[in-house]
Amino acid sequence: MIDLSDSTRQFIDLEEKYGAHNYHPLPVVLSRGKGCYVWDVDGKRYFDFLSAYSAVNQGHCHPRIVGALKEQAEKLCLTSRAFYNDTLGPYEQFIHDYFGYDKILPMNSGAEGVETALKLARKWGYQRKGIPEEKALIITCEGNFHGRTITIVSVSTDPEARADYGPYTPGFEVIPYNDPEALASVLAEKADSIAGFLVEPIQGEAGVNVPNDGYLRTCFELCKKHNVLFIADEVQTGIARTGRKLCCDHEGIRPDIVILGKAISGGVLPVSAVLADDAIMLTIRSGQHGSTFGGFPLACKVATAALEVVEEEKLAEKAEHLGNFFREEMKLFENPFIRQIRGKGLLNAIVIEPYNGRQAWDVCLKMAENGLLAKPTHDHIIRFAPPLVITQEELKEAIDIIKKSIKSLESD
Ligand code: IF1
Repeated sequence: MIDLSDSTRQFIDLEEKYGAHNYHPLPVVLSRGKGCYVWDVDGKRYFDFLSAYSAVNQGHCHPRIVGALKEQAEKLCLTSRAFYNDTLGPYEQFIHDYFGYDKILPMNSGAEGVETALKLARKWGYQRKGIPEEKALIITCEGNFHGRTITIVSVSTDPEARADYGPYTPGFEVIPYNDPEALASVLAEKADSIAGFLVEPIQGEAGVNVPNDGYLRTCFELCKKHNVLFIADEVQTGIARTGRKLCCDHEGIRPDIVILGKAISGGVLPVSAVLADDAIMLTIRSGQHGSTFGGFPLACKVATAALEVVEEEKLAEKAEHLGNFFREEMKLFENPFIRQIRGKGLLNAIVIEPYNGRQAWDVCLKMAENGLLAKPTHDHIIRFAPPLVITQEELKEAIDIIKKSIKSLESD
């Protein structure tokens, strides 16, 4: 066990004693963040290579975003949707202009965004497609991660996420990911009952599982052919992370429903959004869906600033360029640990081959010791996702830390 400072140990003990044990964090206690860096309670600086799972694409405490939060917080924080206010309409118009969909339904967490998309798909299925009541099906993929509500974990293929949460929500079928044939056959058999196909353009939690080129486009065309909604969960892959405004842009497809979260607020507030055109969005009428904080004034101002930063600082272009640089550099790095490097833009992962009695967790502990934070997913995969504001110089320094850490474990 690495030796922890008294201060670090003190904070960890508090969480152990008074908090639910629903996480197993790396033993680092953070107290400050700026750009691509975070500092722990002892003042040690780290590169943040997780970005809160791609929520902090614009960098920690971006002055433009924090400024928007502070300014609005002095004026009006929350009205609920019982009344209008002077921030929501302008925000909705901004999102319309930014993403090109007729309307937005604003929510808070990514899971709420996914649940909202599922409700929209079912409503559309019954009201527009004519699926018999209570018979709508939604197709999802093995290896998915869409959040932690009971309906969403009902479709999870990860026992850890799903076990002992039954009875599970009906009306879903799970098919293999990155297998257009699997979608084609379930559509051929059951299209008349299928309202939507929910898919992550890249499966983040599954370990940055990048599908074959053309997979998304083929699935999109199959959905069009069978009058099934193509629903893209861009909570993690959206907002410039993979080198485009939305990951689906790489394949030139326009999903029927887009779900956004995380970096839409730059990691400052929980903000999510569901985008769709009127034919879908207007199936939900007044009183049929909502949330206390959904689209509240702070979220409107923070998300507007966060998205302006993405455009003004050209973060998608940066992610594309620096992501290629990262993968090229890591592919040149000869060592017995790295079995595979994969990703798109600055959403990358390495698959670790356990070696010398060491595995991904040990690599992450060693990188933390050397000043870089990343975390394994599914035992042997380490995700690398720094804030998109990282410079090439900083990225080079971070890559050196990764290499040095892995090298040191070869003989340790
Ligand atoms: C945790 C995972 C990542 C998401 C996609 C919806 C949501 C997420 C594609 C729900 C959230 C977060 C949840 C967070 C860790 C992180 C995560 F490891 F859990 F799976 F990123 F891969 N769609 N992902 O990735 O959004 O409700 O959390 O706002 O649960 O620890 P949320």
